[in-house]
Amino acid sequence: MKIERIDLYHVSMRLVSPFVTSFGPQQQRDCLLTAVHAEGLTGWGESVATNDPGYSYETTGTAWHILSDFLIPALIGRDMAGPEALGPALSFVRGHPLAKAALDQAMWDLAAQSDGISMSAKLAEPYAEGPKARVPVGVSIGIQPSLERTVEVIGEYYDQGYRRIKLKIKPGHDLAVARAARAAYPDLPIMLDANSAFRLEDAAVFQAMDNLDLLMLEQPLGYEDIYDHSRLRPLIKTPLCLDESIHSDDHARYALAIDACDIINVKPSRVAGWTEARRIHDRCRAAGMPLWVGGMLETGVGRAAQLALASLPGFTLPGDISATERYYERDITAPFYLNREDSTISVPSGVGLGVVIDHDYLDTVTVRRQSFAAH
Ligand code: OSB
Ligand code: MG
Repeated sequence: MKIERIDLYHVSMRLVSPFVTSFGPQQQRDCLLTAVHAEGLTGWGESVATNDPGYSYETTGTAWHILSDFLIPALIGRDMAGPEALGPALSFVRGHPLAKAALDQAMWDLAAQSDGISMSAKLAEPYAEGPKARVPVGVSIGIQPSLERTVEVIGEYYDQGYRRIKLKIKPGHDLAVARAARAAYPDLPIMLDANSAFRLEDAAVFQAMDNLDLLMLEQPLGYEDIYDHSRLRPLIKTPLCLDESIHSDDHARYALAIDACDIINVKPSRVAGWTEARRIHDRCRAAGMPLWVGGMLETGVGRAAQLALASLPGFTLPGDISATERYYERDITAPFYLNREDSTISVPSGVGLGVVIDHDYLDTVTVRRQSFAAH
């Protein structure tokens, strides 16, 4: 497929409520979108690089720079065999996975469109069992002003039908949160996400949670760490999950080699895209390591691709993929809904991403746009 033109969008959308994590609050959610044009088709991708460098070093500003000055110019006019050719074509840029992932997603969308199948079916081609039509999901709840409010918010999502709750924690807002949630909901699958805010010396905080029957503890220690997590793991009963520190399939290999975790949260954007995410899926599935698909407050464009990944057979735990109304009042695609009866979301079955972009609304939320074409 010859890449003829790529359009880059910076969009800015307001979340329905502020999302507070150990690295700070977020209410305005910016991201970049890429539209890759090839052979009469247009594939779409989303870069989840954020306004601030809190989750990773990347921001919408660095992603714009890396995409517009390096990644996009390397692709314009180039004949690409398929999405798997993208990694080698972009390996001259070190790091910057969130920027690269926007192009990777668009390439998978294009490949699926070119075959006339869904992105889910395209990704699932190597597996005998085929993709799931619905994937189990949960909701990620930011840090709330009080324990009472935390329990109230859990209740609101429980009433909407969510049957897996993730609570953000930070030092000083940890054990009491977990205890309050467990006391109010004795049987609900509850997990915690610290976004790298603790140190190995804080192990006692997590040992005190051993009797709470938590589903898992996500990324308590450093965002690049694997070693200290491997030392924390035998000290606690709660299953340990890595998010931030798995940057590639190699990192998954290192984590498996030193028993650093029990579970991996696979965010395709964090590992530069769907090709690498599928490699991690294959490795972990063979090793018996359970997986789930994480989220970065995606628009409908990114959410469709998260669902496609989560439809693969190795993603057995509920993902951080919630209904549109949990994030945005209005989205740039039609809303995604929760299937209340089983806390799932249906995977789009249409060709490619299987979503239709509302170009009028996209124009409304676009703050900067640039087109790149051969001349
Ligand atoms: O650590 O999983 C995380 C959102 C932004 C940055 C990091 C994280 C998150 C979430 C939200 O937990 C998941 C979602 O998209 O619903
Ligand atoms: Mg996380």
